[in-house]
Amino acid sequence: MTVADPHATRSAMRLDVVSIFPDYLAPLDLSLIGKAREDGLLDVRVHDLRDFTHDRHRTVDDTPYGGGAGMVMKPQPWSEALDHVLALDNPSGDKPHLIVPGPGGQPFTQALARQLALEPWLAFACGRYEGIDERVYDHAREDLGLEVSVVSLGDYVLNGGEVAVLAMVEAIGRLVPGVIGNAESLVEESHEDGLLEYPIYTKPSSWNGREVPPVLLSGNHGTIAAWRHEQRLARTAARRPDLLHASHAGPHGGDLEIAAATPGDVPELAVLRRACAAKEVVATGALDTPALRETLDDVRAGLETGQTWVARIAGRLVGTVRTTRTSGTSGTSGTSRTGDSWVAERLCVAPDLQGGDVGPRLLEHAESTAPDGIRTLVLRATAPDADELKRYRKAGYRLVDAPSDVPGTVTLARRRR
Ligand code: 6GU
Repeated sequence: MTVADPHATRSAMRLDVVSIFPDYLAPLDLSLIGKAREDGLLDVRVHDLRDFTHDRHRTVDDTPYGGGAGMVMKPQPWSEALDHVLALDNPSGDKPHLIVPGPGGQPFTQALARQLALEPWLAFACGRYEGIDERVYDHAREDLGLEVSVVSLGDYVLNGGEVAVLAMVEAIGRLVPGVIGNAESLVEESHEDGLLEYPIYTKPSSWNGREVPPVLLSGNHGTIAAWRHEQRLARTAARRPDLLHASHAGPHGGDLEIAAATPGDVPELAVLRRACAAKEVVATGALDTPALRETLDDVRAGLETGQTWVARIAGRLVGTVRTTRTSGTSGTSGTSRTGDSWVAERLCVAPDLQGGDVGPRLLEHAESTAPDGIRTLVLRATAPDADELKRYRKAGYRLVDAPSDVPGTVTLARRRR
């Protein structure tokens, strides 16, 4: 009986690299990536761009049209090199995703590495000098039908794409199943969940007068996990505050800022409203919940009705509410004598922050914007659960018997103090 190879269903990921310095890519023979090539998990091929020139000097560059510093890579050698890569051992006529490393590209992140690791074939075009004639990109996309992405390692300038390709192939290659033996070690890593890694220690427990933090010797796995999480947060805050998201930050994770919604808020607002709509669907079982079908245009148009407010924590949009004024003829018992009411509706809080203070703060804000003379505050809630109703009750609201135009919506009201 033969033992099933867990990776047998996936053929090797193919990686082609075109460069004028093929020797620069020799490290791809080493270490884990070299081993993965030997094991048939990665099929790496390096090509010399100069093999696709036809002059004595093997010229790959020329001066830029329009003037300017430096040299530009000529289109013809690139076109022939790409044709060669596409034709090589490719009876099925598949196409690679063409990656062009360059400081002007989209950032190379762990998320992009994960995405690219799913592709069967990547081709890297290493530019040198000022870069590659723009028509090569158009030709690759439009004539060869390739997906083309310009990708940057970070905000600094390298002399060419080769070092970047080494970094990208290592980051992508190690995510290909089988390249790293222990898949656990892929998960417990900086950047995989958006936080930096906690500090690590090994034997001896006392070294040069320095002790391993005692908690790690306690044998209490719960305490250790909590300590490590704290360390990750502290490290991320110190070194990479840009990564610290409101959802990591706990109850005191920054100030809530409430502002009038603008058209620039529409995309995030639409996403947030979908999250709340999904919750309504679960609560009511009604798949035709109108909020679920709201488009970007609907959300944008919605800004014209009344006043929409958005709440942000550390830049992240975490809640919204809309206020409108209605005439006091709604039939709501006890309110018609007192004139207009101020309505708060479409109150929505990001799912991971529900039950905290975002909702109450938004409601308070909505109430505070009621014009003078308004005696009744109305709250329209869609499919509120028992906990929500309890919170509204605590805020002074009582259910009223007003007819509701949106199914699943209940109306609550309170007198203004
Ligand atoms: Cl991917 N290429 C080059 N040439 N310079 C860079 C880069 C890439 N990322 C940052 N600087």
